[in-house]
Amino acid sequence: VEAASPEPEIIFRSKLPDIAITNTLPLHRYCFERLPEVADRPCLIDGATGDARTYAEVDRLSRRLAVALRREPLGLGRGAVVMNLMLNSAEFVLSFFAASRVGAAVTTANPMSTPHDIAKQIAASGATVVFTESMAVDKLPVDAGLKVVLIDARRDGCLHFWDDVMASVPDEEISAPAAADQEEASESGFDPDDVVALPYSSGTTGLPKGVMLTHRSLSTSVAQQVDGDNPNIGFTSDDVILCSLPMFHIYSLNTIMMCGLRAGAAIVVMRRFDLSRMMELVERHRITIAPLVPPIVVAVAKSDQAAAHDLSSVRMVLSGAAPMGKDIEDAFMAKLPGAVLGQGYGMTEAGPVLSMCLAFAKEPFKVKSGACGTVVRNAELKIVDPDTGKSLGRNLPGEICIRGQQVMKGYLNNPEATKNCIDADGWLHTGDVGFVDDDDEIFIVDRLKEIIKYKGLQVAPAELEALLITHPSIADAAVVGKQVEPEIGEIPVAFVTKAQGSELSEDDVKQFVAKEVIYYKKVREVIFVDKIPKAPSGKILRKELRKQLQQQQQT
Ligand code: 4UV
Repeated sequence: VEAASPEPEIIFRSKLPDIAITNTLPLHRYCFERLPEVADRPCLIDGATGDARTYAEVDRLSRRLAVALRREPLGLGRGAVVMNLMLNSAEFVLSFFAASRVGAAVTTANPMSTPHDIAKQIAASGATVVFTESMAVDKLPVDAGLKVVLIDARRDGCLHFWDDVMASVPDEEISAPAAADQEEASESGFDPDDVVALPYSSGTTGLPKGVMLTHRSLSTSVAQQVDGDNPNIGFTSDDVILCSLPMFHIYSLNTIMMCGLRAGAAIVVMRRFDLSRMMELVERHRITIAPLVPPIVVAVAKSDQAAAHDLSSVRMVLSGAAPMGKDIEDAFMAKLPGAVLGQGYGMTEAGPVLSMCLAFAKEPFKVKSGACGTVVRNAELKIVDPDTGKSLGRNLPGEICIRGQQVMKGYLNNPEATKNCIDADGWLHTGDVGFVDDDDEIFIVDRLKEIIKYKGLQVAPAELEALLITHPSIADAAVVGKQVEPEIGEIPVAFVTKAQGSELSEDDVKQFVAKEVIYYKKVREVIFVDKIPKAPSGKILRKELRKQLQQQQQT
């Protein structure tokens, strides 16, 4: 009997044709490739002060900083790791690209993180230099031999970003752009598969892991979004892009910072999101592009301040990082009828963008409300039946998988987790459940993976479970997400089995966790159970717990 030939896979592609992508350049060169054209155009605008720096200035500052990074006392070179532990700022952008210039990688973290989480990420990533600000500096481990660069204050034992580091490089030691690029490439022995960004993500399971994004993967992702005669997102050098989402998260880092720079647009940097400040800035700077997350879209839709501001300059509103239903989209559009609202779908490990709304294209397509875009160009997407592993056709929900050069190189020092995420054929398994409709639009309907998204930010159940079971009165625990109002999305709910004889209360549990974690990881609800449902392998049966939550919500 002849072996049955394997069935051909059903693969979905963009409606936009593939383009030639140069993804062998260092990322800083890719992002600043249009420098000669846009040198005198505004690049970074400080939302608080209104101060603007041109492309030429930002480029030169990053070259100055790269010289300082290479020298003592910082002494960074190819393969080194720098941590950016700060809210949005020009300094964030400068340290990111200076690190890229010297062949180092930047690991990003929320400055509101706990000392414990910061120390863990520093140790795991091997960061030796930290760029940070006053609000976070006291949380750094003291015995780790770190060199700390402080952007907003002077302090013993730290270098000041401007006064010590930048000022240490005399003008004549900064070479011209072209020469600097040559020197940098030869000095550091650059390879496009070197890691340049190292964000942390828990992926489909377990604890946060370092996601190795290379020069090649990130320039591919940027190209997929903003390159070509008909770019998927039609950013231009006339655009003014709002940056209110945190650059330490991949959405802002990639789609706002990298894509915005590649396009030669002006980026208005808000230190952190604030609804009324955001509306003021839109009006003041005539912002044209607003990348948001669903909780902010909802806030705008519900706010009565929108009417008090002239928001008519906005032509494109992007939402991503969490699900947004049709009703929210429709309510928002009523407030900003002149703009196109659409979604992007990303996952840190995927480089990050898997799909993007085609209504953002230079020559736009008609799209449906509630869809999260069409797979980006130069990539392949398939929908897989989680039980059989077979690829599915249109309108059938299954696990979304993606393949292309934008995908991560792997998890840092974790080949096992890498193998579980990217299979032998190069397909990255997202843990998201969705389908592709007759018009190539993707709809996400469920999630197979554990991860909880509180306002678009990742909460890893494994982390909370590990913490909960350290409590002497807790025998066992499991954490799952519960859908709540769209301003938040999901909250972490803990199922807890008490130790024998314990009189632990819901409040005790909440407070215990709250003391140890960043605000968005707090356990918001506790349900006491006799036993946590588990498979024979010991794996928590999260599906059952989620079902229990749904039943509880219905009654
Ligand atoms: O790893 P992560 O925190 O990554 C992100 C990235 C989102 C981006 C990035 C660039 C964009 O241009 C953009 O529009 C969005 O969120 O979390 C990944 C998980 O978040 C959920 C999904 O479960 C991912 O696996 N998620 C992300 N985007 C969407 C979403 C979406 N549009 N709809 C539903 N879920």
